Amino acid sequence: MCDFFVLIARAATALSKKSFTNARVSRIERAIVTAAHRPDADAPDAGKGQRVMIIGGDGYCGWATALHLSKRGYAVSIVDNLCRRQMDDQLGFNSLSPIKGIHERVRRWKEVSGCDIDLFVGDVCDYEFLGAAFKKFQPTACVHFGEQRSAPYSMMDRTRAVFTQTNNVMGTINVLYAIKEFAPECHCIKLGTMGEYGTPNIDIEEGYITITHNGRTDTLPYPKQGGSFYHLSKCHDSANMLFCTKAWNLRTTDLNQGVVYGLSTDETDMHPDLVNRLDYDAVFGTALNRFCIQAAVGHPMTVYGKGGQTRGFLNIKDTVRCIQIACDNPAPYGEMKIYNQFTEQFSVNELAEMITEAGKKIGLNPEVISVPNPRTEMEEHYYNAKNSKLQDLGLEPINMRGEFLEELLKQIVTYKDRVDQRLILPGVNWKESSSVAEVMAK
Ligand code: NAD
Ligand code: USQ
Repeated sequence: MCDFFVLIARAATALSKKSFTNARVSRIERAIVTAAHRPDADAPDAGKGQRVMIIGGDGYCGWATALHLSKRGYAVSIVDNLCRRQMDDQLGFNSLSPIKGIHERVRRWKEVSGCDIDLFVGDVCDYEFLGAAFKKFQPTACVHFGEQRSAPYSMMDRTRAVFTQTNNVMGTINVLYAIKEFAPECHCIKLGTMGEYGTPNIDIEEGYITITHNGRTDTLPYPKQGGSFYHLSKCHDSANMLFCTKAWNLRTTDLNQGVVYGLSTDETDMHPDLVNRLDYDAVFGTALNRFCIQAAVGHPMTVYGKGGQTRGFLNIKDTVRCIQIACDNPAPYGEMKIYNQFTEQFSVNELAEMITEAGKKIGLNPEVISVPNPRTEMEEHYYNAKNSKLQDLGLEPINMRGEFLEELLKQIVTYKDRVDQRLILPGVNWKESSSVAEVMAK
């Protein structure tokens, strides 16, 4: 608390001097807000009074978030239909880390932390089930991670394209109706994606852009150009959410998240049975996690095409903090806040270079190959996305450079016997998306 008042005093002194610039003012304002968030964010009662429903709480981001909030005194429930585990089974994939079933996970968490997590196993597309979960748990915030989240999965075939959009768009509409009907004060925090914006040749703003056209000016949703049926499902979600927010006076936040990397959070490290999932296959594995696993098992890192594709990235430890910040700063009624949730941006080639450097330091010999790009995307492009809003609210980003990558590689090496190298090479081609459902594992 002391630091907080010192910062306020320093900021007030600085503000009283006449010769400050706008940039300095915004830094000072940021310091005040940062300090305001920081003092008790990690206290065991930080979430006092908040009841957070985590939809998709058995997944990569959702599991880590559920534990993070539960440890800090938020009452947490998980809603999940476990369809992600079924997709792995159908396609013959496995998480690199040996994950336990959701019931066992929740029981172990209670044993290790003393905290209860309520569990609702069911589908958000089943409105009767969702309504019952809302009535029973009475959330003050609902964090919606529960969607089919792989771009390649959505491009495998027509069946999976339709499933992705039906599951994601219908699920989100149901969540919005459930809030309206059963918990109108509940803050809806929805995971969108940076990929909704595509790769325009101008700066990417945080959600809205002010445009002057033929002498008139308006602030409008930033143009969307999703690059797969999955990314497009998120664009549709965002439009539906904005409409419902205004029509029903809801409080909503859309988090356009970048690619998440890493395995550990403080809570998932508390017991081996709490370990998070880590995907490395060509459908659910994301670029950095895949490259690290490839480097650890001596498989060349699979850069698609020229490797100039640039994206926003963030550590899973920052994902959980961003969600806590969103919970603590609800949108006003009738307004949809939009944050770009990533901390650093890199090209695919830069990722491969950083992992090569880190791998060499721990005795690996990482190699890189360029494979024909299975996706339809720009391989060299301008990319400059804004991401200051979450930092203004107190996020202190973790950098990818430095010791983090070495630690992640060492962690992965301990699981290397679980890697099935057949799952690494890309198997889904955007142009060849077929009309018939395919079986992946070779
Ligand atoms: P994940 O696949 O690990 O987890 C998603 C969870 O949602 C799974 O446990 C799945 O069973 C559940 N689910 C899906 N459909 C459901 C339904 N109809 N009803 C109930 N549960 C359902 O995915 P993740 O990596 O944790 O991603 C979570 C969210 O964050 C997704 O919406 C994704 O689009 C978004 N996101 C993820 C990343 C990333 O890099 N992982 C980046 C940006 C945005
Ligand atoms: N890529 C490679 N080699 C690989 C895998 C990927 O070069 O082996 C490239 C892809 O072509 C792409 C970039 O890396 O240009 C990112 O691909 P990715 O698979 O890491 O990420 P993406 O398909 O965009 O999807 C992931 C998550 C998704 C989330 C998205 C955030 O699966 O849920 O929405 O990251 S974003 O990319 O910002 O839209």
